[in-house]
Amino acid sequence: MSTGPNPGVLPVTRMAKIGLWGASGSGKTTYLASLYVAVTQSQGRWNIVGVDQESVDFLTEKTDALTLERRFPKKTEGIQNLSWTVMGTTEQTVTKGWRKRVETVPLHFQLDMIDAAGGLFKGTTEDDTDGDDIDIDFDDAKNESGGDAEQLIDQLADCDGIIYLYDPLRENRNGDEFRHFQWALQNIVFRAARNGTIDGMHLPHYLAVCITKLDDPKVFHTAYKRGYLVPEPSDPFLFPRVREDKVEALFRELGNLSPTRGAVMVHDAIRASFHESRVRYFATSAIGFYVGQSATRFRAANFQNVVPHPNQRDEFTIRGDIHPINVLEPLLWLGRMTNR
Ligand SMILES: Nc1nc2c(ncn2[C@@H]2O[C@H](COP(=O)(O)OP(=O)(O)O)[C@@H](O)[C@H]2O)c(=O)[nH]1
Ligand SMILES: [Mg+2]
Repeated sequence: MSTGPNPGVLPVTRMAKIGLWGASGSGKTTYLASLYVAVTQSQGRWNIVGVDQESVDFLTEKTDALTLERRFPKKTEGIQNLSWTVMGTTEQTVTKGWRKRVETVPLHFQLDMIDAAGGLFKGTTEDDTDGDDIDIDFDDAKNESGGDAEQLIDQLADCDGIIYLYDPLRENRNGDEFRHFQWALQNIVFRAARNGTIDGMHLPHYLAVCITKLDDPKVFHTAYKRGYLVPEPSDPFLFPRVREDKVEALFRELGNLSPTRGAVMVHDAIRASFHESRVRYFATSAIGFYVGQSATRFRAANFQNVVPHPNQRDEFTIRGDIHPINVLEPLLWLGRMTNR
């Protein structure tokens, strides 16, 4: 964690640390797998490289699964500590004496993730065995899984920026998103208070909240019916995006549609613990929308890129090429904000 704003003193290439966080099934592994595609679609402006062999292999294997094999990455097993460097440039106003000018400066930052199976953070009383639900009790998790949960929290608390993935659909099914969020948040606040990095009543971190799976019909139609979707003019296929000023409202409204209202509680907890100016909401899709091979643009009548597996029940496959939506953007926003 950097020690507060330090404009003009830190070198521009100081590596900010960004952590990835989200409940099991929220789409973390798929998000990372699509990141490489998002980077290559940035037309040479950005690049990403693993800091060790495990992270290099992770990215190549998962990217192949999504693009060549057109399947989702397998469920995460055990615990993996992964780390990449994202490299590119950004524009920055430089003051020399009384003169100001805009310069292109390198922007490098580190993206860290603990990719852990949901079951690792389970408490002791659960009777389901599918490893998908998270029932977290910090003390249990610490005792049962050799401090993996503690490691996750330490790592998040130590970051400058956090990407938090929230899946509104999973929340509808299980209603445990708030528990997962609340558990981690309480523990991060506890560490920050102990280390004296709480600023007033807020955490020092920047937070990018990402609604995942925008391409799913339920999420897509909720945004569509409310008039929140606009075509992105710079996009060759004119894929829709959620209007920037409406993403936070969509987050809350998706919460109101769920019986457990998890997103509403998560939203309230974010407002209580983070500076308003340090939080931004994004509506993302790792897979993106479908476009037929001969089609030249997005069609609302035929957009689904995730289809049921022909042979395996409850499995899904990817129909066409993937077009990640707002996958790189949260990362770059955090990279810029934490680079000041
Ligand atoms: N429609 C859609 N489904 C997704 C997307 N990303 C992930 N999923 C689904 O969510 C499941 C869980 O994703 P995964 O990345 O394994 O979640 P993790 O446990 O947080 O790593 C996948 O198997 C997919 O079925 C997306 O962008 N769109
Ligand atoms: Mg995973």
